[in-house]
Amino acid sequence: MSILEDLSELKNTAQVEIAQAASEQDVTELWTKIFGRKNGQLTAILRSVKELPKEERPKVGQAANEVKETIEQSFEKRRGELYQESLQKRLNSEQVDVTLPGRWAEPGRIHLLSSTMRRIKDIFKGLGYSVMQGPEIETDYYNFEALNIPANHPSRDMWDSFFLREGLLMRSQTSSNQIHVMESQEPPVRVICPGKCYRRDAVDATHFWEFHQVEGLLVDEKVTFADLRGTLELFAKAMFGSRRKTRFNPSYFPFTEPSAEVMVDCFVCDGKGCRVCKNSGWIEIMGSGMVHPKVLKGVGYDPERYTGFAFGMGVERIAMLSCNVDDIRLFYEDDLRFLRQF
Ligand code: 2U9
Repeated sequence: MSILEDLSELKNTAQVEIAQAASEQDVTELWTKIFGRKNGQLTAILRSVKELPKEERPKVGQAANEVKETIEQSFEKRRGELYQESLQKRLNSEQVDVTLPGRWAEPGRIHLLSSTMRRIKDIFKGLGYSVMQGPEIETDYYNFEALNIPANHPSRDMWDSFFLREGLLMRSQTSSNQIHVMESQEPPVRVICPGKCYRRDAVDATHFWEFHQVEGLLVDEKVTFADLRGTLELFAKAMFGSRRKTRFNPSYFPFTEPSAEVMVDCFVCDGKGCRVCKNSGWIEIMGSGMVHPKVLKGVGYDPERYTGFAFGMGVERIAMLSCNVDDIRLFYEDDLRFLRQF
């Protein structure tokens, strides 16, 4: 058989075989069978062209090139067809139903305690107070002694605390942090200390062993009880509405003298008397007082030169009053039906 006949036969059989190749792997194997460097059928034919007499070579060479091109085109065509087939298969099996409704990812929201805390902080920030945070584990000195609550003093019973080892305890109020602030700077001091506090209270609708406080402290020359009243009245109006009236009732805290409960007229019944104000027309929103001279002295301030006022409020209580929540435990139960309301 002449080379030209070999070429023609190869062209025919190759085209049939390529058309029958059922996969990418079949195609690759066929390619090697025809074009492989060592044993490829066409490679062998092209090699034998060299052995032909010189004058026959161009004609056979040209024919060989044409066959090569034809076979290459067949390969390209078959590869395209196989790709389309597999694509179609995947499109059929991996269909996405774009008409299905999406899954609703509910966005989170700010917890009522956090938003209440933010509102309180914003009001005092607007009055020029800075916000300071401190440790939740304290020593007996910072939690009690420095606040004029000596050991064995009956007033300690007001704070039944969680004690840890070696004179440490979970702080029962954030006032301890304000002692740290005063120790670290000279007056004027104008800070609020928000944070978590802990008390060994029996749990009921208004008591929980963990709660949040915002306490404030202002110390400077010539600070009077009138400054305390003006500041806390402004706070009450900003928090509970500009129509609110305030009243200050005498009270007792070891770290303030004199001390006062801050009352606002009931924003539920407008002072007429209801369940929230227990028919008194007034609601207690926080405690306050002029910082005890002993406390000032303890941190190295001269009580003859400096005076100050302080106040403290329970954030849960403020949130419960503003949003008519009747049980403190709701803040800690993560019940979305409750939390979603705010
Ligand atoms: C320093 C000196 C005095 C902070 C004050 C109160 C009154 C008060 C309670 C309200 C409800 C705590 O969350 S509660 O249980 N607090 O009534 N707190 S005066 O007095 C200070 C603070 C810091 C150095």
